[in-house]
Amino acid sequence: MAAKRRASRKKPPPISKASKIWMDGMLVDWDDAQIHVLSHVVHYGSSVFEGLRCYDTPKGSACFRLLDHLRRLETSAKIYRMDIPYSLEELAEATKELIRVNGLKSCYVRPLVFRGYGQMGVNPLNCPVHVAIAVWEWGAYLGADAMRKGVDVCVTSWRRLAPNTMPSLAKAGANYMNSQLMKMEAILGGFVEAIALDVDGYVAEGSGENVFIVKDGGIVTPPSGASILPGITRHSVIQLARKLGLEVRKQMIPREGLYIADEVFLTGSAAEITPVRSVDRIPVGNGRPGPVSRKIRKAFLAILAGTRKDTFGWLDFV
Ligand code: PPE
Repeated sequence: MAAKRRASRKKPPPISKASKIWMDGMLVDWDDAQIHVLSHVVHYGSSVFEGLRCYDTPKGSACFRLLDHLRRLETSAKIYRMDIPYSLEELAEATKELIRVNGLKSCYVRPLVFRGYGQMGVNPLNCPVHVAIAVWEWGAYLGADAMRKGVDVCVTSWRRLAPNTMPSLAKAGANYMNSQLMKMEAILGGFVEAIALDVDGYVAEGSGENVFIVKDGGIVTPPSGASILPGITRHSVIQLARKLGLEVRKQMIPREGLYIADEVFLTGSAAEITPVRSVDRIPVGNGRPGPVSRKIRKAFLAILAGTRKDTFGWLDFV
C-alpha cells in the first residue's frame, strides 16, 4: 500500500510540446494533430511505430540511425499488411525538416503508422493508412538518477508475447498493452522497470528496452527468437562492444541469470544504456553500475560528442 501511495503521488512531467507535427505530408500545429474517435487504431490497436533520438553533436543535430529505424517501421508495417504511402527517403527528409521547423537541437522522434477512420469491425483492410511524425524534448526515460546509480527492476508475473500470437519483431502499438501490464506492476510494486520472461521462462525484454547481462567478462543478450523487439540500440551495443574487444553472445538467459550476473543493463532509444542495480531486490554485483556497461556507454557518448569517430555511420545530420 505504501508503495502504491508513493507511486501515485509522484506527478509526471507533461509532454514537452513542440510547435508542429507532420501528418500525411502536412505540417500541422501541435494541438491540431487529431484523429476521429472511431479511427480503427483507437479500437483495435492497429498501429506500428518507431522511436529514436536526435542528438545535439558538435557538428550539429544528428538523428541516431534514422534509416534503420524507418526500415524497421517498414518491416513492422509489412507484417500487418499496411502500405506506407511514402518512401523511406521521404520519411527521412520529413523527419529532418520537422526537427528544423521546430527549432530543436536534440529531441525524441516518434514516427507512427496507423489505420484511420473508414469502417468499424476488426477487418482493417478498408481503413486508410495514415502516417504521422512527432518530435519533442524527452529527458531521462527511467528517471534522473538512472544512468548514475542504476535502476531497481523486477521480473514481472506477465510473460512477454508468445510466438505466433502477437509478433514481437513488429513494433506494434498493441504490443504495448502487454508492456503496460508489466510497467504498472513494476511501478506499483516500487520498481522503476519490469523485465518479462518469454513463455518458456527465459529472459525476454523490458517493457520498453532490451536486456543485457555481463558474466565473467562476457556479454549476453537474448536472441531475436526470445519474444523480443530486435532493438537498434541493442544492435549498436553489440557492434560497439565487439569493437572494444569484448565478447558478445546472443543466447537464452534463464531467470536466475539475472540474479547471478556481474552486471545487468537495459538498452533502448528512450532509455539509451541504463544500468540495473537490483533485480527483485537482489543486488546486481555490488549494487552499483559496473565497468563493462560504463565502458560501452562512454564509447557511445564519445561518438555523440565527436571525440570518437562514427565508424558505423550512425549519425544522420539534420
Ligand atoms: N523492446 C521494447 C519492447 C521496446 O519498446 C524498445 C524501444 C526496445 C526493446 C529497444 O529498441 P530500440 O529503441 O530500437 O533500441 N522502446 C521505445 C519506446 C519506449 C516508449 O515508452 O515509448 C523507445 O525506446 O523509443
